[in-house]
Amino acid sequence: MTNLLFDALFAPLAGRGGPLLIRPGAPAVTADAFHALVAQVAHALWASGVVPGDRVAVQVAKSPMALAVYGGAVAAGAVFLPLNTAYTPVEVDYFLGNATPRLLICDPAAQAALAPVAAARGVGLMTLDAEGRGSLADLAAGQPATVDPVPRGSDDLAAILYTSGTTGRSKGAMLSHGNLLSNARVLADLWRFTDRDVLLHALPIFHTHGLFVACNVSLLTGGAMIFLPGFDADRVIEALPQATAMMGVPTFYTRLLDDPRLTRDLVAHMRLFVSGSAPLLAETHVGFEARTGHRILERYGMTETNMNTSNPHDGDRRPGTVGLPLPGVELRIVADGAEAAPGAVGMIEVRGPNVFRGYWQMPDKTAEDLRPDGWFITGDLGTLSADGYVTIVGRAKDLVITGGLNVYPREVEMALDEVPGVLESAVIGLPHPDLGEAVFAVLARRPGADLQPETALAAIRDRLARFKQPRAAVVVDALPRNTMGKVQKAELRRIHAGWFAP
Ligand code: MCA
Ligand code: AMP
Repeated sequence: MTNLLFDALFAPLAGRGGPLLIRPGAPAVTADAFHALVAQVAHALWASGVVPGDRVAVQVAKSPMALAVYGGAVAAGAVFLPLNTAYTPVEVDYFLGNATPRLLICDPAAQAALAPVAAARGVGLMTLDAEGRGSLADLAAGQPATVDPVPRGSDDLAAILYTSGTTGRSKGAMLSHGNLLSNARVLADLWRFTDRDVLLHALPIFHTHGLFVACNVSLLTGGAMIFLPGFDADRVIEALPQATAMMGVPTFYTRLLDDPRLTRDLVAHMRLFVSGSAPLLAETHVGFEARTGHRILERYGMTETNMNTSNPHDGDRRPGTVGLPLPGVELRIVADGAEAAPGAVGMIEVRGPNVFRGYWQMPDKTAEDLRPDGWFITGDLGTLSADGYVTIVGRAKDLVITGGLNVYPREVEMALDEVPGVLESAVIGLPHPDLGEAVFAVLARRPGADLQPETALAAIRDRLARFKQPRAAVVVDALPRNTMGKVQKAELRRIHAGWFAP
């Protein structure tokens, strides 16, 4: 038997001499050397007691070695569980408790804070820093450079990615080898990726976009990646002339447009710009085309489903739409229990080989979102045009997307409500010129309390990842409620709409 993902993504790298991961200021990692790293990591995981099916949690800076841990976990038959580096130890503790991984790999700088958390959960701890050094690397260095991967089929789990929930509790989306590989194949084909492509990779590799959409597609097609630690406009502008394609969240594109160095000449060598994870404003699409001649290709996906729709490579890329359902993916708009007519707004539901296997150890949550016949209820509201284009018009879920990262207000409200002097809170997303939406809190004070916005925000600093923390807050006497007693968030969004205006 074969290991589906390993055979498609990592095995073909063996013996290939060209650069795979290009890093400014550092030697490129060749495909063959990366293959050896993957093999060594797989052996190191086994040597650390990991057995097939074990979860391996990873909270480390982006580096070639960090990507090799993904490959190593796949080869070892483990379930890769990447965590946002912004998560605090309190947040990591929840993931360890829920996913019960065998091992947590963290940055050496976080070791002191995470060691007691891991120990209390009975989870082994190893380290890996941004340069690829640490106890995991030390152990891997002495291991064989080839590996016989553990057999894994289409239904076997390859990864669990946590996604926040409306109730404030994160849910682990279980993604199988078949989910990931089927989606990578469709995208590679649709977006015409080949071994001549050089993908400018400035996204984090702990979420679907940077890990599966970007890396899987590039690895599958035998291309190279310019592997930047994150989005830095100077580095990206330097790298663009060497690249053929880039994938990014809308903030990448607005930041580039803000930079006068973005010109037609700079991107003459590029063949494709892809955007996703958050709505790309039509004005950004239009502005980018006017400046560069490139029409950004917008696509739509979710952690639970990988990618669902994409504007065409060759046909009409329509600003403000997320394009057509991907080949093999069924998509319908449901309103009042029935499929909606073209143009009518309803809940977007999808079904196909891309749709996850459910939430890790949360059958009730799975049953709420995934119908028995395979349709997944996305929580996104949209329309379908007569010629098949999907437009996202809103969200049924109370969710803020800031710089491409999801924040569920409930989680932030739960933290704020515990702050002395706060009676209750409402967290909303407001338009933000850089991040698309920014997190904002309206705090109702307890009668007589002397509550300052800054003190309340400081009180949750160690609890929530920075990107979830409100950028600003106001204190009020009471939250506006409708006759049913429900907080009127739309009214709050209207009142404070201009807060972050440039
Ligand atoms: C960083 N900060 C943020 C964000 N990122 N705050 C809100 N939203 C964010 N997204 C915080 C930092 O901790 C810092 O805090 C302050 O904001 C300033 O950071 P800055 O230097 O401006 O940020 P940056 O490092 O330049 O990052 C911004 C970014 C980055 C480039 C937009 O967040 C990013 O790469 N986002 C992409 C996320 C992503 O991959 N999403 C895909 C999810 P302080 O001031 O206190 O130091 S997958 C998905 O959504 C689905 C499946 C899909 O369809 O793709
Ligand atoms: P995540 O939980 O990180 O997987 O985020 C998935 C959500 O991001 C989706 O349910 C959408 O609400 C949003 N999303 C992803 N791509 C797009 C897009 N191109 N336009 C608008 N929203 C998007």
